[in-house]
Amino acid sequence: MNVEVERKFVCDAEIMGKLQDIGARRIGLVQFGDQYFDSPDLLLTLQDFWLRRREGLWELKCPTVSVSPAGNAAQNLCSRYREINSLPMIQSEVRRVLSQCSAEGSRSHSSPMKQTENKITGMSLEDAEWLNEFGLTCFAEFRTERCSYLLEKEDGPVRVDLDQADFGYCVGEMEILVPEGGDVNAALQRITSTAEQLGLSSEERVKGKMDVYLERFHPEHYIKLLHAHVL
Ligand code: V4E
Repeated sequence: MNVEVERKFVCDAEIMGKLQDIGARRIGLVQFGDQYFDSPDLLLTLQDFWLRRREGLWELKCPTVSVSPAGNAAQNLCSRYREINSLPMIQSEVRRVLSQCSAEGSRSHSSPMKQTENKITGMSLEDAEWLNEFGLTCFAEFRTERCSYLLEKEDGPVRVDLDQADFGYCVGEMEILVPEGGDVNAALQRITSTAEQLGLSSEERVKGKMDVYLERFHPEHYIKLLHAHVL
């Protein structure tokens, strides 16, 4: 399992030139479709768990508990999520999160509502079945065109993705995958120094694709996440 350390930034017209100037190498251009899933009462996302199916592959991003004191303002612009890619482990973690909530009396997981049934289109029968069993449905679906760069620094590589979502939003992100037990603080520092190299001075948090998607298409969900301090 990896911890993904990431910082988003505004993707302006000069960014490709700046990436070349600092020696980043363009490593690919890909397109992919994402579907995100949650229960009708939003039990996953309200606790900052993000269940995603990307081109048929499942991934669960889970919040991490910070083991170090809060960093400086620049480092606090970075997010840290534990990533799970194995479907059985994802199902086990989702079951744990949902049942924890029902144990707290906030829902009855044993009787998913009729309207949460997933359509089979574009999904295997097995996937539709486990989603229906857990009462999970798709709340966000969009495609992204991603142009990726790799910057080899003295202390290790940093990946930079420039994303263009099909609903008309562009965002850049710098990312380092830290193997479990690895040095997350060193990754935070490497991302911060890359941001300085690129001249990204803003101390403001930049919205991700999901922030903008929900704000635009599911404002009630978006407001609930803001109130829960997830976004
Ligand atoms: C919304 C969200 C998550 C889902 C994935 O979001 P993101 O990393 O923006 O997507 P993408 O396509 O770049 O995924 P990748 O290819 O890197 O795996 S995971 C966490 N969140 C919440 C969140 C947050 N709290 N803060 C920020 C700046 N972004 C997202």
